[in-house]
Amino acid sequence: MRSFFHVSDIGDLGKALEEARQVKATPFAWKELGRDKTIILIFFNSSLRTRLSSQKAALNLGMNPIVLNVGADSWKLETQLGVVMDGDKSEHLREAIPVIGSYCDLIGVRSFAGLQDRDFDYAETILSQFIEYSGKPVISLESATVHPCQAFADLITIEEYKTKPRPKVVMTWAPHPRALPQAVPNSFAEWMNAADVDFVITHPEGYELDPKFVGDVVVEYDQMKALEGADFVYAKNWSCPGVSRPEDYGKILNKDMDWVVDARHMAVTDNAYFMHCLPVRRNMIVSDEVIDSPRSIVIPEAANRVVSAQVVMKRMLEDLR
Ligand code: AN0
Ligand code: CP
Repeated sequence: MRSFFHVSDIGDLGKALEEARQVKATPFAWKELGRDKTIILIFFNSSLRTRLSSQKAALNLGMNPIVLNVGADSWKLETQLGVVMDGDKSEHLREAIPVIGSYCDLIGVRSFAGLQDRDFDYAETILSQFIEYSGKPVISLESATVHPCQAFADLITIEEYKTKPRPKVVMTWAPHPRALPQAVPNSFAEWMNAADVDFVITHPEGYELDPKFVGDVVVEYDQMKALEGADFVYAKNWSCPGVSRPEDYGKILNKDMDWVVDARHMAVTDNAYFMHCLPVRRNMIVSDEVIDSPRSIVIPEAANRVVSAQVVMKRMLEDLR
């Protein structure tokens, strides 16, 4: 595997899930694979789970992880091409990336959407430069439009908890005080479309996700109707993807608190499990009652981030041999 961006990069999902089961059961069985290998994990943005689970996955494989926090530990990096660098950025990605590539075997990059310029974000301008100029396999640790390590962990979790061969999985938008990227819902939709689940999306009008990720999944604008009979409720906020109105890209269009997932919403489901990628704002996205209930699986979901990262790194290391 040369890069990990899309569900297609992991190949057969059944095989990937079987490998995830093996990795979870015997996490230290591939210690030799990573011996004398280094992964550099680059963070342009904050993280708790991705930062820790990626390091843990690398350590489980016998690899040496090195973390770089751009701007805090390093120079601030310019990401736009063709600009006069007379601002606060001391170094350009064009030099920084090949330097980083020369120090390691694998690279992971967290670089959120700027939410200012849809074309810049949706072209994955920063991650594409890492792929082009590093010469090393690159993992998206949430880039402008995707968060594949999260979606893979979500699928592993659904596989573990499902009690029906084809569960109903509902992804619902929920309000948030700040404008958030679309990476998590984009990837979740992409992975659910590839998985054997009955997938439904619900959000207020104007929040339509890019068809590149949602395909032909029908959006049910009535949240309560969408949630009826659900086996899994996956809550997430995202800002306007700007699909039909590019001028609204990255904007907050709605803060309707009726969309906060609470007991009233869960009551119409089939005793669904509640999921969220975390970090979550309590009583904005989900009520205390729901996230504290026995049906909330947000902690095992987060724990599976080690498993998904380890499968991806393991495959990349195997391909280096
Ligand atoms: C980020 C997002 O919504 O993309 C990261 C989630 C994993 N969330 C926040 O910035 C709160
Ligand atoms: N879910 C997730 O990626 O969390 P962090 O932003 O804390 O890494």
